[in-house]
Amino acid sequence: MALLPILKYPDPRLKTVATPVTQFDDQLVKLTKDMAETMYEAPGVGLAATQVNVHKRVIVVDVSEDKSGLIVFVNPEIVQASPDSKSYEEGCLSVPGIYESVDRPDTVRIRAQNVKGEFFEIDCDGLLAVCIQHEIDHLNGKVFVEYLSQLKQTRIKTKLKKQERAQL
Ligand code: GNR
Ligand code: NI
Repeated sequence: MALLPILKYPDPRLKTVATPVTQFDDQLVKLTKDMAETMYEAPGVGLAATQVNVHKRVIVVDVSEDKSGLIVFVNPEIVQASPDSKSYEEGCLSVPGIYESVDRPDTVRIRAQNVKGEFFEIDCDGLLAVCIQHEIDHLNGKVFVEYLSQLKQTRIKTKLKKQERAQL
């Protein structure tokens, strides 16, 4: 097991579109274990491989209170989204300390594979629905702040630069 470093916005590598997984091997199992450990340590409720600079379509999510609800999504796809949207105050491990409301479909049905390559479908609502959509965006090179106005994005970049300087 290993903790992986998380890329911080606006790192250009966060814009990479991840490629589908074709090999369901030990290396994939190790990646998902390291991603889960990194997510729990952060702590966060989800992590996309993009955020740890691995550009494969792999996501881990756990929205439970007690780390009992880990779900690994390989090659996830949204197969159905509700017409009604909901606003949720989102945060991101790649955008530390920033919380902003984003509108997304309220419920989604996801089709994905597990680490063995077996297909499954899951209906998501609440935080799980928000989180899986946020993570699929990462795999497509999109960070949640890109839903905000240009002014807000500029302010966020300035604030993150300041935070980074304060850490040195
Ligand atoms: O830990 C996280 N919390 C969160 C809260 C609201 C909406 C989305 C998220 S995902 C985030 C972890 C992360 O950055 N995943 O990419
Ligand atoms: Ni994120």
